[in-house]
Amino acid sequence: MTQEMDLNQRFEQYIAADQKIEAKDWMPDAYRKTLIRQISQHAHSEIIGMQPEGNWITRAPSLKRKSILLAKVQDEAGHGLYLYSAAETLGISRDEMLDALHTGKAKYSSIFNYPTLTWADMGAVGWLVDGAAIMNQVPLCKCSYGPYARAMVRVCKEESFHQRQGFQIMLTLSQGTAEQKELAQDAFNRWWWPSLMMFGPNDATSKHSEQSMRWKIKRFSNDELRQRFVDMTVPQAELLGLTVPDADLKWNEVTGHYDFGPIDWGEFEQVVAGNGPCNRERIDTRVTAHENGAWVREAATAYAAKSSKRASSQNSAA
Ligand code: BYC
Repeated sequence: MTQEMDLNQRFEQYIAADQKIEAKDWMPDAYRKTLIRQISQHAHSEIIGMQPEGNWITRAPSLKRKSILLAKVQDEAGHGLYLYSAAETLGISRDEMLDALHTGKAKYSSIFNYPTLTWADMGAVGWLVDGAAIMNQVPLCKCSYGPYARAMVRVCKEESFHQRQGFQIMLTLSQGTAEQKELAQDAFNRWWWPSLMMFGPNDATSKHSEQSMRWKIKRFSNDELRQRFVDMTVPQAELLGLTVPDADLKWNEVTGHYDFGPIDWGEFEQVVAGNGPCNRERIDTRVTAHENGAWVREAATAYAAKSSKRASSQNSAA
């Protein structure tokens, strides 16, 4: 008991001093559980997030656009792998995490349950979804858990490239023909509100924020980050000559921020509960891909076993 108190005290001192907690350090069970929950959900989001954009790789309008989109989708796979690895350092296996995703026990970001209907959606997703991801994830580079914080550094660099490529697609479309500009506006209309929902429930109802902020896992609340995103994105929309689909949006001289209209939390809850436009399709596609990849996993395991057998027989001969 006293030993646990000492360990807890040391943990609290580390947090207070902004020192990183590492995989082998003692940590409270609830801290470990919160990290496993958040990091695995984040990893699942990256992997499921490959689907809406992967849907357009074969239909990209040019070879250049195709190769850029292909690279972006591959980057998302890489992000998923760093994040699964970071979660594994906390004592959960990859199989357990994937099983939770495939059986619907684990969440992933609501945003990836919306369909990508036109090429302009590739612009809107890069600009808004990756833009929101950066806003949320840059502070995670300073998360108190070392392996997560370090994984986020590279993720954020790549997300910045993704955001710029999305904005560039939107710029090209909004400076193109009237029809192209209309496509850009239509994509903006459909992705704006779901992007605001990515930041999670508002502060009054977010059940984990307070504790996560105390542990310095989260550095800002959901509402703070959402507001920053709105403030950053509205001037970008003006530059594109597009209209933010919110009649209540206006600059507030007093607060120095944009006021925006109410978010449809009913829609958010439905999507998180599995009833969004594409939830079923996303999980079915994911499970099928996993099943089709069984032979690759088996071959890799057999190869690894053979290599380690060879290495150990060389060691014993030496
Ligand atoms: N969708 O108490 P709260 C990306 C859940 S970007 C679904 O505020 P927390 C990407 C939440 O998990 C997207 N579920 O929780 C970008 C919790 O449920 P449980 C992924 C959501 O954890 C471009 C409950 O609602 N980013 O990957 O303090 C291309 C209560 O919420 C959502 C990350 O995961 C949502 N939008 O705060 C490709 C970033 N929002 O677990 C990929 C890391 C909330 O109690 N995660 N929920 O059943 C975070 O920063 C935080 O986990 C959140 C939520 C801000 C998302």
